[in-house]
Amino acid sequence: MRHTVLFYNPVSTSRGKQRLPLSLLSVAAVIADDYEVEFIDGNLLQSSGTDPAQAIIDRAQATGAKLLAVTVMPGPQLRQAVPVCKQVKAALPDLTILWGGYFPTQHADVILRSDFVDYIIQGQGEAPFRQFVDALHYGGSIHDIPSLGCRNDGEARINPRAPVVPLNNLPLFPYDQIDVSRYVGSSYLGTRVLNHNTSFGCPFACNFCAVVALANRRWIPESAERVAGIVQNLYDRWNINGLEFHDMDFFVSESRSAEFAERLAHFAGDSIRWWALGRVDTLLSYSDTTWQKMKQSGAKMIFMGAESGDDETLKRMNKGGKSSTNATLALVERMKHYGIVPELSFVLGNPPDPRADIEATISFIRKIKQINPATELVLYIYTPVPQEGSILLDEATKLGFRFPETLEEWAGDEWSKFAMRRDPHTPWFKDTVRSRVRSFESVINAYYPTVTDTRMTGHYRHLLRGLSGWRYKLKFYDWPYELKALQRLIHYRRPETTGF
Ligand code: B12
Ligand code: SF4
Repeated sequence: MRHTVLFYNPVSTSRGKQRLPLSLLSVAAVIADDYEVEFIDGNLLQSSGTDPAQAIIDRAQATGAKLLAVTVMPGPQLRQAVPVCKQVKAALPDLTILWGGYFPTQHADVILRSDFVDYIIQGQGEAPFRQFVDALHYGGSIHDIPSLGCRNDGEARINPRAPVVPLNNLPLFPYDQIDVSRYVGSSYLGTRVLNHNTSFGCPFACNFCAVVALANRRWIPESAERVAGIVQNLYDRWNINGLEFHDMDFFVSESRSAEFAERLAHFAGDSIRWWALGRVDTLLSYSDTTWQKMKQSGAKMIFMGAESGDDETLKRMNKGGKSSTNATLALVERMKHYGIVPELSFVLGNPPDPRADIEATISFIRKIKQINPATELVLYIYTPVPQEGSILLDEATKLGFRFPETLEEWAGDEWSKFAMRRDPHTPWFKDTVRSRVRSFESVINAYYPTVTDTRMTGHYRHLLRGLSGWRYKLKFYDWPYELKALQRLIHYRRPETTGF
């Protein structure tokens, strides 16, 4: 008889916007040949109003599962994971609960102080997860498994990380174990959009970024051939015309990007419009030939962290490589030439002087829009992540910043807002500065309405631009109530609600 392992993806996005749960698919893949794997996705349960805790309890009782494996990001996902796992543990104390993903990788101690999560796995999950599942079901020492965290005599114990496994050596996702059609969504990219992840980690160490703790500056890609094979499968089986790549940095290797683009164009022409994340300096160094190939294969929009309008701040963020404000300006110009939309995120409000930081970035964004008005903007507020040697975290700590001590605090209102990076109550960040950012955002998004909002008609664009023109020209951003009301009325889609 095959044992069943349950996987739980706590809610991470609004109803109807669910993406394929890649984190869980990747770890489930390594056991799917030998165990039954069952997914309980909080995103899907939202639509039916089903209580995820009850769904897990029912499935655990029906299957006799011994293990619930949960993926947890800070934010809404953590907010749901805490009460649900508590309830499940209270009902089924013998069901082992294991957390993996970004939150346990960064905040192991607070989890291991709780009494309802039994184990965590940090960093790349596949290899330690396989060892853990076998040891749990067939015996063996669980406590020595690399990357594992547990409670040992009341103390938190966290083992050194397992060696990273090349992605090409890992099995393909077990798509047949979920109903993929429920994840086919529609967006600016197309009417049938799915998502995939083609690499683990990133070679850089920006000190505001959670990826550093996860991958420790390593970047492990799938080959272009393997990626193209997977995309062809999605194309043939689910007829996709849009694809989001969720890698932190899809574009590290130019030869891989070029080869992938050629292969994709070979079987799909430009009928799959794709989107991915990358770095400004890397993409600026790409040859025209590679840009041309990407364009021909349907590349539509690229998300990049421009982070700041001030070169000094980029250094303090440890952005690394050849990052500079000039590089960002040069790239948005180049992308205009290829008709690929730059989607730039900024991390605003850095300590110790968030106001000065924001003003410099506002001026910079105006320059960007002048060069390439199609550029999309995502404005985040700086929220610290645990990282050794981070100047930004040191400054935040000096100013009184502390992470919560319990999971219940993390799951509360204040820290959920913190994790969403829009309205954090950090000690150095005053309400006046926050409203400055949001007011500027309303004005610039009205003056340059986003190209990704497929519901916005020409009439509304015209209206928004007309109403915001005087503010934009006079640089008067405060109290834009009329614009906010109109944006609410037409359900304006803020670019950052895609969640990256
Ligand atoms: C896709 C994605 C989303 C999706 C949802 C994903 C989901 N699970 O449903 C959407 C768009 C909804 C989203 C939303 C948000 N996201 Co998000 N998201 C990502 C993204 C781009 C990819 C995640 C992914 O699928 N990776 C592919 C898989 C295969 O990799 P992985 O998750 O790392 O999994 C590996 C390991 O972590 C581990 N693992 C993971 N889970 C588990 C579970 C078990 C049991 C085990 C053993 C191992 C394990 O093993 C896996 C294989 O090696 C990441 C960045 C990135 N590229 O990783 C950001 C990222 C995770 N998101 C982030 C943020 C901040 C958010 C938001 C808060 C943003 C916002 N302001 O709206 C929201 C809200 C999050 C929430 N709901 O809690 C941050 C997290 C920051 C942090 N401090 O940890 C990241 C790191 C982006 C960034 N660089 O800042 N996000
Ligand atoms: S912000 Fe981007 S470039 Fe910097 S470490 Fe994170 S993923 Fe890498």
